[in-house]
Amino acid sequence: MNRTQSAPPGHPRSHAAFARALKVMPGGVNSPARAFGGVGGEPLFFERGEGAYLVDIDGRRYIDYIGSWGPMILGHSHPKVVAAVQEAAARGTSFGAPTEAESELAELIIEAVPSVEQVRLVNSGTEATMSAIRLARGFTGRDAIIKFAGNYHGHVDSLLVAAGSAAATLGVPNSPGVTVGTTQDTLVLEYNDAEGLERTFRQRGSQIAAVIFEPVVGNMGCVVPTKAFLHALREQTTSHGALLICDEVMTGFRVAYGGAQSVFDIHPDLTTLGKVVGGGLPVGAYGGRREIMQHVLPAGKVFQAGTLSGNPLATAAGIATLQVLRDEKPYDLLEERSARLAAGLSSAAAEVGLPHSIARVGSMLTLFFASEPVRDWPTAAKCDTARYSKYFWELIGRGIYMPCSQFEALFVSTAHGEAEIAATIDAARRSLQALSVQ
Ligand code: HOZ
Repeated sequence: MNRTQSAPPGHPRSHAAFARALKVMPGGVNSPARAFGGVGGEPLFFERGEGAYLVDIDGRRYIDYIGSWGPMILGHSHPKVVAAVQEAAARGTSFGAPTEAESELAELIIEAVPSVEQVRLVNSGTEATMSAIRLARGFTGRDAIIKFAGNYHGHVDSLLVAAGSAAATLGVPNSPGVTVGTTQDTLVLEYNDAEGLERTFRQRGSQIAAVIFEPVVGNMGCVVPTKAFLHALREQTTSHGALLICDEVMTGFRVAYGGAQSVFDIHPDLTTLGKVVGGGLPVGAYGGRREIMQHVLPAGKVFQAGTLSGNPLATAAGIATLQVLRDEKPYDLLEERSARLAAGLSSAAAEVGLPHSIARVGSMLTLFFASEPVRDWPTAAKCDTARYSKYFWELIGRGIYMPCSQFEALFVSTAHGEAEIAATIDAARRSLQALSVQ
């Protein structure tokens, strides 16, 4: 891991906390994406989150654009979410037995996402994608799956091939420990390559159980799908009897209340969810057509289980978050603020003549240090990651906490007001000016 830059001056407590953590945890963290491996230096340690802001343990305040990698669409410590979690905790944190709240969260999901008729709650996005793949194989009786390079579906063995997110950031898109046997049925294609998809289905269509894809990629930076690609996904899977799995862990309830499938008019067979659906607590979900979901145990024979699945705290946070989103409908506001941020970042880069492109869908966006638009992993891989790293640290010095990798999307929350957006654009302008004279 690149550790060429330590925490900047003024972070002595983060520095000490990281030294302590390194002794007891591999790399000092519990998930590699947060270790600053993509930008060099040491991670900051945080004490609290308030609305659009994070406060580190050295008392510095940042406008936060990671938002816990997506869940915090209402900002940190939203009063309704905090109250719901406190009330649930007072009644008991886990029973390992059914509660009515689980049906309430399932109903909210089903009402919002038209392709989902039944849903199973799990504890993370990884569990959701892992289970959806198993279900697709159990339902079709086939083994092969298709995924796309630079798409990331959690740390599921069969999907940890040419993976995005921390796997791309840290240069291990195929992890040691993932066996050839586990991945021999995983076919990797380029994102947005409709012809490649059609060719593969022509060659192996009868063996393919499912295609899994991110409808807006968040894990090689924000990458937007083409219409032709989305059309080919549905058309090819349907005509060859394979299932289409739309991985909305990042986009679900984020780019619209009905997810990316409602924005792009996609009709998947299965959908995976996580992040926003748990309101900042560990929740994942997979759902889809009733006929398929009825194959999950105990209705059917495809095994999947979890001691803490649908636990009262996570369920309460998810319900409170979705209710606020449903009732307050903040998506126009998110769109407007995110569009302003994207335009501001783009013009700041243009002013100093830095090659760049911007991709955005709703409140997910990425400023790429690349001279051509990013449409797939080969174009993403051409980005100037060293420049991104400098940009990141310039912004940290100005109180802005951006994703610590070029290959992650940034997230705007409802707590990011006019003032925060304007301050971010101003800080980006000064940061990019500083870069252009280095
Ligand atoms: N799925 C998150 C964004 N790519 C990363 C979360 C993590 O690995 O910690």
